[in-house]
Amino acid sequence: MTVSQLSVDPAVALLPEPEPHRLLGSVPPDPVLWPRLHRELVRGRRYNAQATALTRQGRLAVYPSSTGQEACQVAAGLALGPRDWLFPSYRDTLAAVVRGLPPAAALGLLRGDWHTGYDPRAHRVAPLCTPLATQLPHAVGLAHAARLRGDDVAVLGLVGDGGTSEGDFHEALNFAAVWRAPVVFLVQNNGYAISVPLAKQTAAPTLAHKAIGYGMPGRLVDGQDAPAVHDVLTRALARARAGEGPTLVEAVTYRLDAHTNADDATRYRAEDEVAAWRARDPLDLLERELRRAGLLTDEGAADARAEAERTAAELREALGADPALRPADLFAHVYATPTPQLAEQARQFGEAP
Ligand SMILES: Cc1ncc(C[n+]2csc(CCOP(=O)(O)OP(=O)(O)O)c2C)c(N)n1
Ligand SMILES: [Mg+2]
Repeated sequence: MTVSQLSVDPAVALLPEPEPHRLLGSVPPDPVLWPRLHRELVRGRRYNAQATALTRQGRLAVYPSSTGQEACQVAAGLALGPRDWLFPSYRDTLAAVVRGLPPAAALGLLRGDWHTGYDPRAHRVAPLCTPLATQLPHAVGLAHAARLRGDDVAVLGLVGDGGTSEGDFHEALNFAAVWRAPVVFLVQNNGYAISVPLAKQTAAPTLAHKAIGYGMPGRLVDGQDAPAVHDVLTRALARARAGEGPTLVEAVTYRLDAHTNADDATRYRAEDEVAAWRARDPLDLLERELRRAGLLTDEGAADARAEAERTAAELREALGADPALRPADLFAHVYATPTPQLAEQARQFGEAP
């Protein structure tokens, strides 16, 4: 063995394709999967609008909308098998809901609950993660542990373009590749990390190119093309399950809304840029294709909207109810033995520490 010897199979192409992978308009529609993707896109769009409205009513502390990115969200949720795990960031509530989380449960953290609002083990969805990229080493750890135990599990970790500059991203990808962990990393490159555009984030040709240095394949996909994202993720997850190691997928997409309800995006991006991406709305693109193929009628579209309204009503009802708060929870699970200051504060609340 020489120092220059690589452990990567030379037959595996690591370089991302020069153009993002696309399926819409280039292959015949799948009559089962594509309408399913469409229904979830309609529901996802409505979910984002409803959650944002709930922040204005003070029912939700903050909401990072994924409007414009729903193709990535929906494809991520549907590509996973029942035994697989999802490791989402704060923007990935839709992926978690599509995976099967009750719509209101996915908002627990964003409402300000001290716990995540759901049982991660029951749904195989890790808590939504706010510290950037820290979900990725956790995803790799779970994937590696599953492999050591002989469990047939693949893991999907979601991260943003800004998150790829974090140390945790590097550590996760390095460990994943060295261990050949059954994990897939999906970077939703939505062009911005709050107000920081991609050009100030990285000098890499694409974010998918980052895979090469770790010794895993990098795949580039059109993030507005739901069938294409689903296709790339399904293949990468199958590859992971087959013991062939991790994949880094970059989906090129756009956040049509502001970073959160607390952000004013007009301060850092131009109207015409937003308009150009609106013209590539993932929901419109898929809807047009389905109608052209005769796979979506006005009645079918109305059904999808009605289903989305039911989800929105469920959210309003669940978040409209005042939560039963216990002030003592503020002091629980902090220290095994409370500090004198915390004990004093708990007494002031009328709570035994
Ligand atoms: C470790 C860490 N540093 C900084 C922040 C503050 N922060 C929250 S969101 C964000 C931008 C992240 O951008 P990106 O990864 O592209 O994800 P997006 O919000 O676009 O989905 C930053 C810097 C944080 N949450 N965690
Ligand atoms: Mg971003």
